[in-house]
Amino acid sequence: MSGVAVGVMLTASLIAVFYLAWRLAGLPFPAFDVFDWMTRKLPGSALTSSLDAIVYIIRTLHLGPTAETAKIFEKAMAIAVLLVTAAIAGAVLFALLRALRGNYAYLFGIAIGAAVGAPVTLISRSVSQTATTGPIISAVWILAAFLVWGGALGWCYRRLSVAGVVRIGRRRFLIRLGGATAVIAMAGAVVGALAVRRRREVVVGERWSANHTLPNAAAEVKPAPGARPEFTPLEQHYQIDINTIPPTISKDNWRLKIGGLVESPLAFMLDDLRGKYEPLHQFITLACISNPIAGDLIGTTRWTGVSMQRLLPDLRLKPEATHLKIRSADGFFEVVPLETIKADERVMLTYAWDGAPLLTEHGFPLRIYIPNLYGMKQPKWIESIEATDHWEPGYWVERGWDAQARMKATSAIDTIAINMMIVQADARTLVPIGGIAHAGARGVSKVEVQVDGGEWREAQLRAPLSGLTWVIWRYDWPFREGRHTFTVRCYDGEGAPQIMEETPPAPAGASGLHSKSMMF
Ligand SMILES: Nc1nc2c(c(=O)[nH]1)N[C@H]1C(S)=C(S)[C@@H](COP(=O)(O)O)O[C@H]1N2
Ligand SMILES: [Mo]
Repeated sequence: MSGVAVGVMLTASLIAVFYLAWRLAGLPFPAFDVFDWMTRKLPGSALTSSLDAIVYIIRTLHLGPTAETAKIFEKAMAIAVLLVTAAIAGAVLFALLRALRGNYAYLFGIAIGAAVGAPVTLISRSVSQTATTGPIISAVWILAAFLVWGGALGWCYRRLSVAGVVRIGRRRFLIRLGGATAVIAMAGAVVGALAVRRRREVVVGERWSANHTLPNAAAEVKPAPGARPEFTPLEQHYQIDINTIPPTISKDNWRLKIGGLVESPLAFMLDDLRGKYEPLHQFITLACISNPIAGDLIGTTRWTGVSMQRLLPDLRLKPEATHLKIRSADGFFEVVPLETIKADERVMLTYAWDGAPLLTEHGFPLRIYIPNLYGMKQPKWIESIEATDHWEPGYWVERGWDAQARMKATSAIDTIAINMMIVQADARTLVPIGGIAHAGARGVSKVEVQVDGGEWREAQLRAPLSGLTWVIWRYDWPFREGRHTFTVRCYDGEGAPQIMEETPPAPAGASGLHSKSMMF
């Protein structure tokens, strides 16, 4: 029992020290590396259902923005995993030492430190997401920290079991140890959190949207008060990564490597892509396939990059090339058929969002855009493109998600603006109701609202930012007292209605109608 207690306390201190060293010196934070490694090894179905569960909990309990809150959950789980593993190791050590009557406590302590530390070092090295230090320094650091941790376990065992001349009581020792642990953990957490990490974030004033009006600013139909912003501020844009911490890439060391079925391998610098090709600007709505009906895993901004069609001739592909395999710094990958690129000039290697270099979490320095597909098909942090002669499933397709991942038409009620009633000349009052409708690159042709299961009535559509974004809809409802339920549905640009049958996000994106009830 005391093995577990001591194990937990010492491990908490170890994690705090790791955290501090990570924030201050860029040394690896093994808790996140190990967790990311585990999620790679886990079967896709387990990953999906645990993510679904987290998203469900967040939304049911209204815990906050889905993507951000899910990340906090993930981080807590990552730390818990390391804590539990190391606590078990502590218990095993104490049981062993008890059997050995306390002999060789240090030796076995250090041995268990090595036994836990060595695999953690290797795993952290293979994932190497959190460290900015070199591989040798990182490895020495993790291993040394675990050896000290193991030695400390052995020392604690001796203090607890071997009678000494000035021995303090077991209970007092544990309390002191607990106190010391709490101080170290708190200090680590506070100092680590305060440590300013170098961030290349963009000043708000440098963004395109800070100095420009949106192309549809003059559109007749105005959003209903309280609807989500039509142009998503960068810090509000959802973020979904396979990693606990997004990869930090330095512009100077980065190259876009082109290989495989090409006449000769190439490497582009970021400035090559920005300078040598005419930039393409597109207003785009990106959505995650995990987005539940009316969820917040969807956002709209202005993307800038190079059309893949323009770049293609310069890649000098061999005639047998049919696909491009795109690989990212975090191990994510996706395969794009050349046909898709040749058929659609909007497929774009993107280097800016809202007129500024991509933020780290959104894929700096380079990500791709492929119209009509969910985010799971669109790698961020691109490092290389390999020309191949065959299709392969991408990262999430390998894990059971839909191979097409075509965006489904979807609509949501964002607001029932009861406190913004409009009183008309004939004294009738209208309540503005509104939200978004989205159908990938197909656009939205019609939105309808139903009240209390009655007739479907057509809503007004605001001219969208582009054919690739969501459409803001609005329905000014003639007010009646009582409890009412509103439901929304949309039709895509080709006239196809959104799927009304309710299905969960896995494996091909959520379908179903969004309803909201309110007492007036
Ligand atoms: N390299 C890489 N690219 C990635 C991902 C990732 O985890 N790694 N996640 C994908 C998923 S599932 C989505 S929904 C979008 C999210 O982009 P955002 O975080 O910028 O909103 O990125 C996609 N591209
Ligand atoms: Mo996603």
